[in-house]
This record gives sequence, C-alpha cells and structure tokens, in this order.
Amino acid sequence: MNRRHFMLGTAGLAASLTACNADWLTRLQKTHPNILMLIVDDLNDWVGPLGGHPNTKTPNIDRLAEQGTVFANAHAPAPLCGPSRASVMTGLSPASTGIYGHVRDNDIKTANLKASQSTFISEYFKRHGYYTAAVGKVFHQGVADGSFDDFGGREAGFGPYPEKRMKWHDKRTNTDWGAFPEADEQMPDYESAQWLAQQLSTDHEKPFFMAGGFLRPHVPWYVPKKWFDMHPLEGVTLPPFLQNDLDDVPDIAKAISEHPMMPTTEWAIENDEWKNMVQAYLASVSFVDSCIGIVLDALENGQYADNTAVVLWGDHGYSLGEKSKFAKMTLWERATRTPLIIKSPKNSRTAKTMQVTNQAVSLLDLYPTLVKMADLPENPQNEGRDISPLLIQPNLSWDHAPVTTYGPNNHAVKTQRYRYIQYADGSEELYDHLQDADEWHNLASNPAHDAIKASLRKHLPQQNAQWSSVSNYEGNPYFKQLSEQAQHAL
Ligand SMILES: [Ca+2]
Ligand SMILES: [Ca+2]
Repeated sequence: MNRRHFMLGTAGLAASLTACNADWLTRLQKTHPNILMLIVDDLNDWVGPLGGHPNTKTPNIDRLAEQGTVFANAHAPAPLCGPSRASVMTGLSPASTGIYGHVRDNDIKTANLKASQSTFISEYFKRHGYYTAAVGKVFHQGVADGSFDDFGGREAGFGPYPEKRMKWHDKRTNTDWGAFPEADEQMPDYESAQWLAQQLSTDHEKPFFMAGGFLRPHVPWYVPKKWFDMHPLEGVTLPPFLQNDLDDVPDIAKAISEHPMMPTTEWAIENDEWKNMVQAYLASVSFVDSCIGIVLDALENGQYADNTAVVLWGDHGYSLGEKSKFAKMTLWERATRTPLIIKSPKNSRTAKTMQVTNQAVSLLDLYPTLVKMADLPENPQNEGRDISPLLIQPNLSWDHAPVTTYGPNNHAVKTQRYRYIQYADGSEELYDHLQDADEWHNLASNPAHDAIKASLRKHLPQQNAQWSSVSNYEGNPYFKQLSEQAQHAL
C-alpha cells in the first residue's frame, strides 16, 4: 500500500516554455475548464439535498448543491467499491469487463479483452493536455500505477483503529463504531483534504483533472467525539424497517446479499445498538462533509473558483438496517442510489440556486459527461451517456435507465418510477416507487405488471461477461463459489 507523501506536482512549478507551447497552453486554459472530482466511500442518500434521513447534517455538501445540479435519482454501476469504481474509471459496465467483485487497481485492465482496451478517465484527460492529480481512495485501493501525474497517497486500510474493537468483534469486516480518535487531524480524510487544498492553491500551467477519494462513511464508523455530539442519540430516527420484508424476494436475492460477518437488524435491535449505529454513520457523514468543506473553501478562495467544474459522488449506497442489512451489496434502492452533484463552471457565475433532476442516471455516465464538459473529443469506448444536457434542462425528456449489476447476469434497472431486478436464475423483483419508496412489496409475480416488466427488460445489458478471475468477493458464499469456478476454468 502506498505511504502518504506530500509532494506537489512538477506541473505546479514554473517551467521554461517555448513560445509555441505557451500559445498552446493559453488556448488550452481558456477553452477547457478544470475538473475537481470528489468521491465519498459508501455514502448513501443521507445528505441534505437528497433528504434520505431527517437527522443528517451536511452543510458543505448542501453548499455545493446550492451552486449546482443534484441528480436525485443517480445509481451505481455496481453496489460495491471495487467494481463501481472500476466501471466509472474505465467507462465500461461490469457486464462488459467481468469485474463483478473487488479488484486490485493494477489488475483492472487485465480483467478481459474489453477492459484491456480501455483508457482510464484520468489518462484520457492527460492525453488531451490536462495535468492530473489524485489523493486517497479513488480507485479501489488508491490509483492504478501511472493513471495520474501525481498521487498524494492513501493510508492503508480504514484507520486509525483503537487498540480494541468497541462494539463488533468479527475481524472479517471493518464494521465497528464509536468515538475515536481525539482529533480530525488524525484522520486520513483530513490529510487528503489538506493535500487537495494545497493543490488548489498552487499555480498550474495546464487545466487540471483532480480527484480526491474520501474513506468515511465507510466502516469502521470511527470519527472524533464532536461529530457524535452533533447527532444526540435521543434524537436519532431509525430507518424504515418491515418485519419479514425478505419473504417476497427470490432466494438468489438473499444468497448474493448474504454476509455472515455483518450485523443484522435483528441483532441491532436485540442488543440495543441500532440507534448507536445510525448515530455513528451520521457522525461519519458529517465528518467527511467537513473535509469536503476544506476542499471547497480552498477552491472558492483560490484562482480556480470560476473555471472549475466540481463533481461529487458516492460509489454506491448503504443500508442502515433496512431489509435486515447493515451493508451495501444488494440490488435494492438503498445500495444502488448514491449522491451525484455536478457544479458546472458556468453555474458559479449565475444565480446560486440549487436545481434538481429526477431523471435516472448512472455513475457510468460520468466519464462521457466530464469529457463533454471539458470540451474534449468523445471517447467512443464509453458505454455511459453524456448527462450534461440535464445540467441545462433538468426536466429534459429522458428514456435512459441506469443498470446496477452485482455478479454475472444479476441486474437492477431503475427509472423514475420503477425498479426492476432480474437475477441470473430468471427470478425477478419489481417495485413501484410511486406507491412504495421503501421497496417493501415485490410486484413481479402480478401479471398486471407484465407489460411494465417487458419494457424495463429492454434496458438489460445484451452481453454478460463471465466472471473475471482478477475480481473476487470471498466474504459471500455464493460469489465465492462462482469466483472459484472462474479460477478453475483458467
Ligand atoms: Ca464503497
Ligand atoms: Ca418485501
């Protein structure tokens, strides 16, 4: 794992340029905005502008939202860090690369033929004259070697860790919660924010593509006590929960989301921990929001305030007790829905009012969208679609439906109104968000919905790449078996 090193890029230093180069740079700077990408690990819709939880406090994300467009119906390509990030960075869906489970950053392009032909988004910007810099968890571990000009490093793991676990003792997961350490300055996310702030107050000759990957609210939910104090336990609201909610879902839905090392809601209720866990997640969200604030302050107070597009996204959602899960790794709304906020440089010079689009989009759309916003030529390999027209017309007619994939041939399709899930064994789920935002009532077996199901099925991927042996998820027995089969087939 990379040790953190605070090294600024050579691009920030004055360099001698030929007159020709200087002209080229001036043109580049004038015509191409900077891109600042902020990635938050395991951040569900518990942020102010998405209204996912009444107790959430995210003043800095709210501030960004007020200056940009909130995609209120944005979904991850996969409900897990590794495959979601691999998909965003390559612009290819999991169904194309076979990256369904965790993957080492440097293995992404060895996943299959299609993956080997891909260009990471940062490489694409670099190729078109941008300076690229990153810090923290941008890909799954940090960044793939050579994918950015400069990398500020990432602390190994999700620490710092206390000497002893506080609440949850299964060492196969980072899951645990409690007030720790003493100060924000001891947190890797704080250091990442400082690194980005420093980059944003440095002179750069070229336009930049910068990415910062923050670790919280990924488990463990350890943040300093002041963030817990911001969310007093007695005021904590529990998420919606229906007893026997899983009775109407197919067996395979339970198999792919089975993680014996994680707490269940029944455990949390029995041990009177549910409110503590929700409080700890809220505290972690407020902490990471403050780190984002450090970066936004540096941007707003610096020379790049007006010519920088900011995009903030979470890599997938997270259940805090809904459907008996404290986890991601399902094809339900809680795990697929994620914040996506885009502030275009233009917006910073116009009235500061938040606009919201409810059109369903995918994080897979980010690559072509940012390429378009930077006025670079399209990358024909991209499988997502340019969603920048929604920045101008948030209610634009939209026939696209994002797909979330978890394991080979298990897909969820989301539109404004419906979620349709089809699993590898042909079993299905259908939810009508107009009536049932919590996805409690699976309508798939009701023939009255056959026409709707047929129309949603049209969005399913045409191809399903076989499980690439570079990715695996051993914690889940069903996927462990699939992954082992893929290894044996080599
Ligand atoms: Ca994640
Ligand atoms: Ca149900």
